[in-house]
Amino acid sequence: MNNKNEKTIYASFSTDVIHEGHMNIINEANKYGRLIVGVLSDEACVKFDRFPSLHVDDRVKMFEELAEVSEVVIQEETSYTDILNTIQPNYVIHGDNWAKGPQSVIRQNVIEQLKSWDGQLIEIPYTRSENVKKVDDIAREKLAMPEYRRKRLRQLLELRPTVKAIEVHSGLTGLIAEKTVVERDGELDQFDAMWISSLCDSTAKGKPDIELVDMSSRLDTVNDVMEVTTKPIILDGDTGGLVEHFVYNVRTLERMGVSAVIIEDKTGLKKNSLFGTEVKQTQDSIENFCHKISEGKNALRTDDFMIIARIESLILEQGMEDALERAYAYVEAGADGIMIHSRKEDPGEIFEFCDSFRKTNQTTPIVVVPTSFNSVTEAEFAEHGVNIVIYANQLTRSAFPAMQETATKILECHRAKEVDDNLMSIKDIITLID
Ligand code: SPV
Ligand code: MG
Repeated sequence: MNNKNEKTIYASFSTDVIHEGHMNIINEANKYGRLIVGVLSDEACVKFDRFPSLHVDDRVKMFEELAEVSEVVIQEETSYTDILNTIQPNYVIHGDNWAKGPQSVIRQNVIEQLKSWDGQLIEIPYTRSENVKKVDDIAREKLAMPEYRRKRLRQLLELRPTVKAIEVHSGLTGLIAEKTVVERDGELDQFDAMWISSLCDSTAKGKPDIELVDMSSRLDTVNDVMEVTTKPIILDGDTGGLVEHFVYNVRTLERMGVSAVIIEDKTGLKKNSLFGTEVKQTQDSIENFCHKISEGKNALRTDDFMIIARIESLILEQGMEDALERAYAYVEAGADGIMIHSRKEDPGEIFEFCDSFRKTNQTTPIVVVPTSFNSVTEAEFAEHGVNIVIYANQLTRSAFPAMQETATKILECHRAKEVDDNLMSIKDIITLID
């Protein structure tokens, strides 16, 4: 047992609060050797689990204060590969809750890697106590509070090369945005934010996307989503309506904890942009739209909330010059971000806009909605200076054909047996919501 103290054991944590479950791991680890704790970087936390409510430096301090921990390092990635290569510990210790789901690949990679220096993975039963659940619930609920949630989009813009938002229009789709985690190349990832699309919010209500669903109803959707999620919300604010209404609405959204509203520079009866010039759509004047932006900004009470100006010049075939002129004017009027839209499959005009805009403006976030130009990857967008990518309608568009097919099959077969293989199991649906 003499050389026990020479042995090292590594444990990685993403937590903001140390509870009995973590102490269990720490105490067990001490039986094997000198404990090195890896604290996940803020960006890795976002990809792995959820936004940390403590900065990484504070989480490092929290572990440094424990007598049972001999060293604390920062684990930059959700994958253990780099940190384990550096430390080459004799053991890695983890709760046994990572054998299933996206984390199982991370676990497998750890086991494989440890073999190269005869290391070993120690797994202990995950602590499922009332207290652990309570601590976890409190942390989650805190993240959902307006003052924490609202500023999170700005925080993510600092942390992430590309902030990825997915469309949601209900509590259920909110849960999908909140909980979907994937593993790819040994790294975990998830969506950063949610987009409450006017198209999908209207479609879910069986209504056209013409600002017919009024703000009270849109706010009900926001509320439904907020009840069950913690991620930041970007609301599709259509044209923003009358300036006199917009100034009230931004304050309501800010108070609720929404992070951003995107308003488009159209006026009159709004139609969905993807119709392009097939339907009559009128672009607002630069002057009017700048006035709307600056009045909205003046009405805000925090620096957290973002008003993002959406430019429809390419949709309405008004040319690149017009789009750029508007972008500079809207930023000057106080816009916290610019969304540039296009309905071309070829991303050429989007890239041209971003590259030109970035020549004179390197800081204002650029937002894109790649529904038509969907072959472009997030990394390619980032190369052109894009900061936020919104997948604006894909959940609705995937659910609709699935539901339609099920309805058709039941009608054809006069029973539901034939559709059952394509359905979520009853056990899964009744246990979906905790
Ligand atoms: C929406 O999702 O409602 C949008 C984006 O505004 S688009 O449908 O492309 O106009
Ligand atoms: Mg819309």
